[in-house]
Amino acid sequence: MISLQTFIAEKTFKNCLMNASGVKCMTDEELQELARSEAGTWITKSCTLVPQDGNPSPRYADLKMGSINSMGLPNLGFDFYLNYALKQHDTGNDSLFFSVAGLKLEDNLQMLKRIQDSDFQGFTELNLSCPNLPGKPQTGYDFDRTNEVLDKIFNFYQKPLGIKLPPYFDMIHFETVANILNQYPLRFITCINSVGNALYIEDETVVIKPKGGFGGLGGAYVKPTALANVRMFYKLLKKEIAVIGCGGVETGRDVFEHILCGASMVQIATQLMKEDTPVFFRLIAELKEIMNIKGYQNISDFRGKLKEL
Ligand code: RRO
Repeated sequence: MISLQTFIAEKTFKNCLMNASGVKCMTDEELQELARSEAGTWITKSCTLVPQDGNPSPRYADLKMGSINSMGLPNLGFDFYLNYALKQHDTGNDSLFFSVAGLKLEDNLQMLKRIQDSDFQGFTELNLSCPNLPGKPQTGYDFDRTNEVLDKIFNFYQKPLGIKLPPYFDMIHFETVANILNQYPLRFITCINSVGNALYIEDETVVIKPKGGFGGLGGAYVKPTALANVRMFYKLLKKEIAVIGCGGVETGRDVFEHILCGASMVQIATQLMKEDTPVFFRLIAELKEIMNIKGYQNISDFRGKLKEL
């Protein structure tokens, strides 16, 4: 019997697949659909203290090899997602991921204090990498600020916390970030968020309205960058910090590669937009088929075991 069971922070998941925050997880209906799907768990849309509409449409475009988006953090507000998370807790689900993306540090501290004081027993993913807020930098690219944010949070926060990182492209940056993260009791990181501020053109025109057409790139375009980030952080982080892979997963083979690089869990974004929740069933079947051919029974048989030359 092949098992896709996986673990993060002593919690067990029936399989290693979930949505990426932002995809099909903003409304109650979308979250219900994820709950009915084959995903091992799911995550809520990154939220702000107060609900927001986000950027003007069109703000998402499917591309042949991926997607580009500049959603601008549309969400129903922290209270909605906290209520949802507490209802999940009441029904016995303590494996939910709750994504938080305050517009300023004080907002993040306020939301995390409320989560800390609540009955929520799942995972919190702090998004330090939204590329689409006009005038706001991606915190993950400001290393001193990232350190300061984590320092302030871990002064009081004691529940399982992880952070969503932007992609890095320089070995010194990987090392600098890993050295910062290793100082804190983080339980996971998720990498990568979309590759920020890409520009896609059709004929003579951009394909999304906000920011003159600039937006976060996802899908097949970003898989090699995603795998590089998963692999580097898997090597550099202390073992208490699990790596959740995200980026460019279209097939079971892509899930397999993320796990080979060290991912404990794999998030689906662009392909979930394209295919909707049946994608989980297909990816599970395709991954099991690969494991069957290779004689692997569990994820731990190959997780992190990428061969180098
Ligand atoms: O809502 C968005 O524009 C968005 C967010 Br918060 C994010 O973290 N990543 C992304 O590609 N889009």
